[in-house]
Amino acid sequence: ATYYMEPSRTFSEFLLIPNLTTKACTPANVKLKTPLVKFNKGEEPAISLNIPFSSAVMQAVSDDGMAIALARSGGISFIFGSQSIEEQAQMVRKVKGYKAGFVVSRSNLTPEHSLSDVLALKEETGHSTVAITDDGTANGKLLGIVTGRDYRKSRDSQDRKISEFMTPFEKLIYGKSGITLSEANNLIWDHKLNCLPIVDENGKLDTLVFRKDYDEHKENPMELLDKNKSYIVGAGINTKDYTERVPALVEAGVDILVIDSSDGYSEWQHETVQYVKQNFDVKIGAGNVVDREGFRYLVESGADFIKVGIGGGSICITREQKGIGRGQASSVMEVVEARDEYFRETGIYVPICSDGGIVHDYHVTLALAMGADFVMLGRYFARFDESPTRKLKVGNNFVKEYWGEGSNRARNWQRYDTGGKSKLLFEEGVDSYVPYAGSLQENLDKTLGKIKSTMCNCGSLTLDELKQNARIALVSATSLVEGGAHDVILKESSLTEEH
Ligand code: MZP
Repeated sequence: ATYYMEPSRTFSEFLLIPNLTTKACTPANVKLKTPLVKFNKGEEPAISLNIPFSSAVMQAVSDDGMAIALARSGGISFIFGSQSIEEQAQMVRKVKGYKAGFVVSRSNLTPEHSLSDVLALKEETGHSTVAITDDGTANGKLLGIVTGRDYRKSRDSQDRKISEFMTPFEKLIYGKSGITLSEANNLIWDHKLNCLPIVDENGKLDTLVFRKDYDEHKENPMELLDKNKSYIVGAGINTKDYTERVPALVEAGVDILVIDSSDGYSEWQHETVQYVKQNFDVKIGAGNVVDREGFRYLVESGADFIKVGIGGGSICITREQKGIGRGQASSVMEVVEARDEYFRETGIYVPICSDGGIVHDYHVTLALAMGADFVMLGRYFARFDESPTRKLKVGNNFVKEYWGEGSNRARNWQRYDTGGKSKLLFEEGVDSYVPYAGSLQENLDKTLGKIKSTMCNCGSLTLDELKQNARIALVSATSLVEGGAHDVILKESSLTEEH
């Protein structure tokens, strides 16, 4: 055997040491754009993300609703593959069919309809904001909008009429067609709106524009209005039925695939990547690996990005069941080193995704500072309205269900298969609850705010600068205690929210 005598480390064992913060280094100036797929030195990646977040390839996390919400915020979801090929392709179609910045009442929602109709529309389309018109069509007169905030307030009585809880037209900040982008942007931020209805001269709804749309079109605002742009979406595949699943997903319009496996250092993955590269013009990520050898093997097979992490997921019991895995920070650090070495040798930059084990927001910043290009999260997103699972009341608290792909509930045997019988022989994941946390956008805004603020502490305006400049210290077990509130009696109101 080969021994690794250095203990493997996880994110909680590290802290960032601040660098000089210049006056120009403010959160508003921080950019979180990051590559999603490999690219040659000096060139731009074919796909990049505006924020370094992806949602996990899991039944309890990434369906079409989550995919639209996260893409709208600048990230990407990988729709779970542990379902039939047709169902998965249908979810991809729903995301691609959705037009960014254009949400109108297209299922006859008038003020006389009820909250349950709004929820049904949300379920069907993934839209958290819907427009209410007098006749329920796009050509009707705009009477108001219902946002996530409006319906959350009323969620307990699903029979309530829309007229009772919608934000009426008179209260909307609206712009006439031809409004400039900066005017719209100011309105959105000043009034904390998620979206801005644009109406024509007669007060008829033209389109709804979301914050992300403004961000993407700052340079040329006119491109934004009447535009038919769809959101980016990924999908998980396995190494068993890929010759049927991949063509269906490509036909549905998927932007990128990822092979979803708990251990990706295998000939099965090599063959799958090769098949996709030889037959389709679609990007594909592979994994999961935790070391240099695994990274090289999958990159040389042709993968466009590499996913890192074994056994660190919140619902994962792989390490207990099989004794394989590695601390997430150690895995990321070694694979990043291998990625940089590969870049020096070939001039090809291969993005790395740190998958699983993010507990605190600062863990994301650490993963990025250590060189990951983006993170993948399951538990984090499972807590939000947009995740596909049930919201329940347990005791006095609202919770959402969250289960692992290796649990008996998901029965995703393909993810754990090492050849042999086509079934899950033993569980590698658990079925659990996570605290309900509200809407994706509100929570993500807070997390992004923390990341940007920390980047300013570290004197970095971009993720590249963070990777270059970050100074990261290993902390002792005793100094971890010093990091929380200690030696005081906490008042209940100051107990920090744990997620
Ligand atoms: P987390 O964000 O909940 O900590 O981890 C999510 C990650 O755990 C997923 O992206 C996936 O890699 C991994 N996962 C999913 N199911 C299982 C399991 O049942 C698992 N063991 O480990």
